Amino acid sequence: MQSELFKYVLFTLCFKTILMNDVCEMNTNRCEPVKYRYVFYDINPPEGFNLRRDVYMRFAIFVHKLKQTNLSNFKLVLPPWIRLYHWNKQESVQIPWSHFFDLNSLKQFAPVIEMYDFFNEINVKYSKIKIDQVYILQHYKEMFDTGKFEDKMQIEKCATKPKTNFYFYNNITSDSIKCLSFHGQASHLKKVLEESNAQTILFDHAEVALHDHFGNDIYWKARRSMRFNKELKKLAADFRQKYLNSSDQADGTMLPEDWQKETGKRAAKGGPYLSVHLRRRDFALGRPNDVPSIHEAASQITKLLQQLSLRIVFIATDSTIQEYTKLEGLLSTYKVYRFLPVEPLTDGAVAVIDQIICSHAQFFVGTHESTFTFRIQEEREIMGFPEHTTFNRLCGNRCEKPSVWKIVY
Ligand code: GFB
Repeated sequence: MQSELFKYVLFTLCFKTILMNDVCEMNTNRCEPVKYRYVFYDINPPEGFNLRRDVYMRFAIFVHKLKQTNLSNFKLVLPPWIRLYHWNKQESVQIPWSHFFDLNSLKQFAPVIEMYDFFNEINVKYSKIKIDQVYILQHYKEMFDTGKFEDKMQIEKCATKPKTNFYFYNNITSDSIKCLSFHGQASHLKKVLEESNAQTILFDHAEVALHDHFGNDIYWKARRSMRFNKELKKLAADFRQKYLNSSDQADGTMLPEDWQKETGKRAAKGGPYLSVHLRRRDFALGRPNDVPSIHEAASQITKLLQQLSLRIVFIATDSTIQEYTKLEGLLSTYKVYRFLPVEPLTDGAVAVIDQIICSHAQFFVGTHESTFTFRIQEEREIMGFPEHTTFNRLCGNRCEKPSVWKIVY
């Protein structure tokens, strides 16, 4: 993982030049020049990793749909991961998507490329990259005031002063930045592409655009294509084997190498442990009625272990060490595990490994409305766990039942 990051840092330091070139694509036995165009997107800086994954899906579905239109020459440029609010180590280099995900799997769904692939494709020759057209998406304030939502978009005065460089690269700028008030599905942005000749178009605050359809077969195809990086999967598998007596073969969680060959079987058994996602920090502070105290969490976990006749619990949490130690003490009659990397890993990589381990347990309980929990639940739907083992939450003072998002093929 380290050498991959190192290569990436070297690359980003080295790019100096830009030249717009047509690209050749082998179609049948001829080489036809294709003038590619590029959609970029970026997200409100404080948003976390798993909300960003959701926004990725909205844009992956958008460009996936373009494949069947006269705009099929658009590629989606993946925004590098940098300085996320929840990453304590505050990784200060741009991390490529392949650090977390299997790029080939993503590409089976949508024409996506890493930022450094973009630099390669356009054969960088100048010290600055100017994005041809930047649209900063913003909500219609009056829709929130009146509660009346209708699909529309129009260029308006910017609600806040727009930034002038993008992705924390100071040499990615634009001479044309407009604010686009927007309400609607991400694929309605097609109109913007149709009305423009720009080769590079960036949608900032992409989280403003909504899902085309939430939970249909296309949503799940996009989701299933988000297979994790194989090295992270291996680290998680080694941990499961070593401490949790869990392996894909024994647990019934084998999936075909290619996500497109998956079929909807509900036969997963999972490893003989309870997994818990206990979201703390800003989430616990902001939602005291939905997130339990450490004492409360321990008593709910104990009850579940008793009901399930299990002795092993895996805890994924962003808590402080003090909180984790307290929880471990309260559960001292059980075997309590958490993933602590033996080799240096980024915070994001540890979080992915936590998610993988949680998703393979016989029974999972998560945190209400955390997207970290949602992504674990989706992984379990993909592997085919019985519903009742997946859609469970730790309770705060109140405890509505969690929504059930069943997979669709
Ligand atoms: O993933 P995420 O969008 O989930 O953001 P929420 C939470 C981040 O906190 C994760 C870390 O991406 C991780 O970096 N984190 C949380 C964890 N739980 C764990 C865990 O169990 N293990 C590890 N290793 N790391 C939303 C945010 O978070 O919470 C919003 O997206 C906002 O921006 C809101 O902050 C309050 O949906 O839980």
